Amino acid sequence: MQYITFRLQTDCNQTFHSPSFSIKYVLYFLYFYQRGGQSTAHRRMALKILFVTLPRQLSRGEIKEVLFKSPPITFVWLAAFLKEAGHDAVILDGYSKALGKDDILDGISAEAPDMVGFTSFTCEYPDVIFMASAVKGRFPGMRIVIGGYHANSLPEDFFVDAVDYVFSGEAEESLPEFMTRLEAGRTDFDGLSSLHYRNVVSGEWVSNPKAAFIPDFSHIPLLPYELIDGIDYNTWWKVIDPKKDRYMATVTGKGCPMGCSFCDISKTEGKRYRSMSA
Ligand code: B12
Ligand code: SF4
Repeated sequence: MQYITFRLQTDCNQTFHSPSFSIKYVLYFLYFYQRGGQSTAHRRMALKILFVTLPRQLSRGEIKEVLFKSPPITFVWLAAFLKEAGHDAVILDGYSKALGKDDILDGISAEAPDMVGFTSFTCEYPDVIFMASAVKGRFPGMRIVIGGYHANSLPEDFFVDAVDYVFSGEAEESLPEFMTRLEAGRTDFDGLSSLHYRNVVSGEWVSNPKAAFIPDFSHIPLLPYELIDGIDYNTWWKVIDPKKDRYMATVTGKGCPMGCSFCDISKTEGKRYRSMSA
């Protein structure tokens, strides 16, 4: 049993059209308008990260449309923290859209990001390496950033030529700080928890200590669900009740106090349940 729970919504519009959502965007529009159409982020040349999910078996060239399409909530979540810090983040859900290698490369070209981020289920490890190499092949200067489950446990598996940065652990605070430093032209990452990077002089991988678990999630920025608008997510929601045809996920808690020997959650999410405030 996982002690992370998800709130299911039958209609995504509940999120998109909630009063707080609308008010925030009206205020943002007014702010933007007052600035003469130049957002703060763009005025200081915000870096843009494109998060990409990958279809299973991508590296084998067997791209099949999946039956259950689950929203890439990890990326929506990280994008919220990045946007709050003034960075730019977009998502290409290659998993749900069943995109092949060339489609993903074209998607990257269309978004023209400064860096591409992949998450890493262990079962898709070969696909992440395959796609990172393909991205470097077509866009040699593109920075590749990896995080997620496999990187949390075995970051050194990603110490390969095609990868520039690896995050192990929670990245809500470290990823925005990382992008802030890059924006400022800094190449020192001292004190940036959970980051693995190459020393600019020696090329050797350097591993910073892992971040402590974030103790308090009482402040969570509004999740930018518009980044994954237009995809018909379903998961098993439709199977449970075919009348319900729309599905969305969110994060309501992290961690588990139990510590079963076969499960890594207490290590990767903490041995204490941390719930999000309502
Ligand atoms: C919810 C969930 C699901 C839901 C997903 C719902 C949804 N729409 O997202 C469903 C049921 C669909 C699902 C399916 C699967 N799941 Co699942 N799932 C989870 C669960 C419970 C929570 C994941 C989550 O959303 N966490 C919250 C987000 C915000 O945090 P996060 O993903 O951990 O990411 C943080 C860091 O890792 C980091 N990070 C992550 N990615 C990146 C990328 C970059 C670039 C950076 C910088 C940082 C970064 O930053 C984030 C914020 O701190 C975890 C267990 C757990 N408690 O973690 C298992 C878990 C992730 N699932 C797992 C597995 C195996 C699967 C499946 C492969 C099962 C299967 N055989 O089909 C599928 C894969 C689905 C897919 N897309 O390919 C394993 C992964 C183990 C591994 N080493 O790979 C886990 C860890 C459970 C376990 N211990 O076995 N899953
Ligand atoms: S430690 Fe045990 S109870 Fe907790 S999430 Fe893992 S399997 Fe479930």
